[in-house]
Amino acid sequence: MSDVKTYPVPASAANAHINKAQYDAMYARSVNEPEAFYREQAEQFLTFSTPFTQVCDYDMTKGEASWFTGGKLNVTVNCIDRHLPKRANQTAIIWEGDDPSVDKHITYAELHEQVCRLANVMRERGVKKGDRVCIYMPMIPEAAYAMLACARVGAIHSVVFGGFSPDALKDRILDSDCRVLITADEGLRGGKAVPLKANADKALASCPNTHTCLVVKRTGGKVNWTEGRDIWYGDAVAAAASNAEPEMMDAEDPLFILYTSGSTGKPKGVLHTTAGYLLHTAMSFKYTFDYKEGDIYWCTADVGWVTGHSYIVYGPLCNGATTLMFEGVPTYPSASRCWDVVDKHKVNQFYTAPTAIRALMGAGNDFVTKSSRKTLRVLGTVGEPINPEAWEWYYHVVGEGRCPIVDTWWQTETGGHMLTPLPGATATKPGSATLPFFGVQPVLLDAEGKEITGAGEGSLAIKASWPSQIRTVYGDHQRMIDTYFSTYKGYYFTGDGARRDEDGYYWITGRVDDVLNVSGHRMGTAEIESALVLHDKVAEAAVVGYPHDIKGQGIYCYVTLMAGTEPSDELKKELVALCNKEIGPIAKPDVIQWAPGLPKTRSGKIMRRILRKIAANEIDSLGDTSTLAEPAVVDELISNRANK
Ligand code: 6R9
Repeated sequence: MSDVKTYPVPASAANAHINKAQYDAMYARSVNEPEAFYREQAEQFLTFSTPFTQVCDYDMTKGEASWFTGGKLNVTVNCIDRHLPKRANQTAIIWEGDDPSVDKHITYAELHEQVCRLANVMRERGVKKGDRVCIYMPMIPEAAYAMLACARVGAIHSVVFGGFSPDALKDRILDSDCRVLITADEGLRGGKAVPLKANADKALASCPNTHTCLVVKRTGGKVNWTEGRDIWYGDAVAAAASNAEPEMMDAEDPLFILYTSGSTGKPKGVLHTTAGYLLHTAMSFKYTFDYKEGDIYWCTADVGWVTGHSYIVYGPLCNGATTLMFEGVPTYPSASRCWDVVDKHKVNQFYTAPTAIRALMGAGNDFVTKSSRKTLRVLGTVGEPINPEAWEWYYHVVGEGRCPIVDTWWQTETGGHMLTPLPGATATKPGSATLPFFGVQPVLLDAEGKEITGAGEGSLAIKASWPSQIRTVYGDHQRMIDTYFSTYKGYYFTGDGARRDEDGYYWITGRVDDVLNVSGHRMGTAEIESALVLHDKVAEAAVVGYPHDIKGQGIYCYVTLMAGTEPSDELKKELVALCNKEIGPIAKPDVIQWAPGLPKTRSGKIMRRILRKIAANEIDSLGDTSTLAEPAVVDELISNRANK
């Protein structure tokens, strides 16, 4: 691609932590002498109560990894207590409410107190090391307190995105047998209330083991109450002691479970452990965002996603940083909101998703240019491939050409950044996640599983362990091995395809499996199909993604009805509502096309490749259709293609 632009490191990043020569030297050492490299990094970033005896021990053929074995530590000691001598009065969390006139600064001393109080409440309710606690919260400081209080007592948190439906919440609570749920009366986003407690009530009706539901009063909206189970969070923490002993954990003890979608079956509970996860998120936070003492950092993600875990809570707090938490949405009350918040709180690093960038770009430059943004130093993006047009807009209009863009490629399963530029080290190319982070060894594999050398395109895999590698799928270790360590023996398989150019830069081409990325949210096509076929008038459904200007991918559903059933707009509405109920509003189909038949191979496999082409309106390039059992089905689908 000869028309690809390269942007050198901007002058503003000349004093960054890491320059090009340092990146080259540190990267080489991280892969050639990983033991020595990571021993130094762990000493610099983490505080252990018992030192580790071994840096790492892993077997990529089995998906086994152990980091900092023998070490003991507590994540909250690292994220809070050890900062207190210096930072007791420094702001740990700036909370910006949905309403622009509402905000709050929480110091490290206050954070310590809040986390300890909640830890004591949890202990009073019988929560101990290894127990699972579900967190279903809006973006309020209590969400971070809840995660950290779990870490304080050694419980494993499972944060479920507040946009998920009662059914999705119920499945996740049951899968990991959570005994306690922490939620709020209602969430508030873009001026609209989200009925979290009512959703939780519906979910808990089928979760007999969940004996405690702590409820934060956020809006004061009316809620139903189950005596004995439901407890007002505010009353309970007010009555609890303000100091709580941290539970010392083994380096490999679990820290959290986070559910994510795969290509088949129900969502997987990705499990991360303590020391390795914390080290990788702490290191990458400091180096990727070039975080310096006194900086104000803002990541717009929700804590329900891995980005919120690693880069709102754990990475920043482990560094003693000031992290901004935003309750609302980027377009409320207007498309200026992000830049108003940047000016109001003097934000230095801003980290968001391509879908938000595209939406703000669509709203027009005036919303941006009327703000100052002079404090901004680094701009980040994550969640899906960023199209060069959006990248250029982010760079020139938002960053005025001053701020390096860090396009960070990583996954729930990788815990932290895997491919990313570093602000002072890496020349950037719009649309490329550039080069590997320290310790990360990406490879491209061809169809036979052989490593491609030099420039080329293939499946993206990782060759050696890194500290924040997924350790298991909760309750189903075999599923982890099958999903990530079996496709290519000896490698972690990412599920993404990528291209490497002559400069060794990586360009993610998207998922190679049946996983959609809608506005940066991962969803298995199988999950949506399962929801659709629950309807008693639906015989079969096939779901594919298609290019969508704002969301990146939209959800296109082909639905075959039971014999004798007439299609109708009413039925379409019912199907949309069903997806909403089973999964949540993020799974709302964009298009439903009635499909009298689906293209299948003679062995009965749905040929999604063809369905994707029809959805994308690329009917001239359907590819090989010779294995179709009934070719006429395709012509029929093309002639009835939904008008989008
Ligand atoms: C962190 C996160 C992971 C999937 C991943 C890939 C896509 C994420 C990306 C990106 C291109 C980037 N993805 N960041 N694609 N460029 N900078 O998003 O985790 O929700 O598990 O999604 O998202 O397809 O495999 P998760």
